[in-house]
Amino acid sequence: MQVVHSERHREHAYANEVSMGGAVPAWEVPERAELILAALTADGHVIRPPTEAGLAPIHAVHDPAMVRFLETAWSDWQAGGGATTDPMIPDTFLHAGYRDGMGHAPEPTSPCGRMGYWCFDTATPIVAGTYGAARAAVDVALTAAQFVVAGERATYGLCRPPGHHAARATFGGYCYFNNAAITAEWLGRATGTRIGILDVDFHHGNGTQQIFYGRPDVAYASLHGDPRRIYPYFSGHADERGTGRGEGATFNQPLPAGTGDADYLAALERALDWLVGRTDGPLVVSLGFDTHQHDPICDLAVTTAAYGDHGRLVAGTGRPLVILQEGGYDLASIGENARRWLGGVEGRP
Ligand code: OKP
Ligand code: ZN
Repeated sequence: MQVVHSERHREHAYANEVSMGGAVPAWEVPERAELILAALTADGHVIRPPTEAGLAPIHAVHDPAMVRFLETAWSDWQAGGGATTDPMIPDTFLHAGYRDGMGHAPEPTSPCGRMGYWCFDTATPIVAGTYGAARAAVDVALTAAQFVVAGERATYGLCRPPGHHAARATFGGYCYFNNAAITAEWLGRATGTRIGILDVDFHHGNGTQQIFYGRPDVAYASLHGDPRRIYPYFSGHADERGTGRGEGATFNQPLPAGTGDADYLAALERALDWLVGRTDGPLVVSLGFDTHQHDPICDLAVTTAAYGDHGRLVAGTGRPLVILQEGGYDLASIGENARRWLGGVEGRP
């Protein structure tokens, strides 16, 4: 199938993230995308560059002030005395309770203060190339969507950085712009249909859920590690089903540690049945391989061979598919996992 990829992701690279109070080697590394690209190229997929979509589709989903922060963060940091090649990581966050009963806080001018104003964790550093890579990842996703509008049955956007943790006005979880949400919004406007988002990354897509939580025209279904034990901790419970006009348009299936192929497939079938019943247009897939049994930071037990079944099952809905890369951190299996998933979509063994 058509695979969309941009080399600009390589400019988004840093040695460490901060986890559990200290610096640890970064998990969200350029090699992830390079390994997927190599596996898909060897498997005969057609690799295409993205076309530039501009800021309008991003502003349709994200607060323009957050977009502006991401655009200017690095140069402000350099100008404001940062003057270092160290990645920006926030140390002071706008917790929901901080301004309780006091109204909205104004955005600070300090680069570090601004970072804590928009970012919600310590796993999402900004370096010189972050904004360009994040913009390119959006272009990758929207170019894949354009192929589907032009009549392709299924396309794959090799997005990096990923996107599903980025909400309307906050970012984190290795994500800056929500590639899948931007794509779903754009697809809904382009096709006039109700779009479904299937999120099979191991982590709950809090950002995607937040963006569409009050809306009936985009349905969001996610399978993920139970937030009681798993990042991002504060969303993805089974009783979160949408609100207002969006009531019933969100579906969450938390999974226990150690969930294996049979239980995962059964949950995937339920999520797909739910999505097909609530939408009439294309499906956007937030695809993570961090459900794999050997993923270093997750705790499910999906096997490489099963990803072919996942792709087959999702393609079995008959819906046009825009498949977008999210997480997956086991470098030994990530290329083969992607090859199997997309091969399954195409009905190949
Ligand atoms: C991004 B994606 C837990 C730290 C978690 C961030 C994980 C981001 C995952 N103490 N760090 O959904 O694969
Ligand atoms: Zn994940």
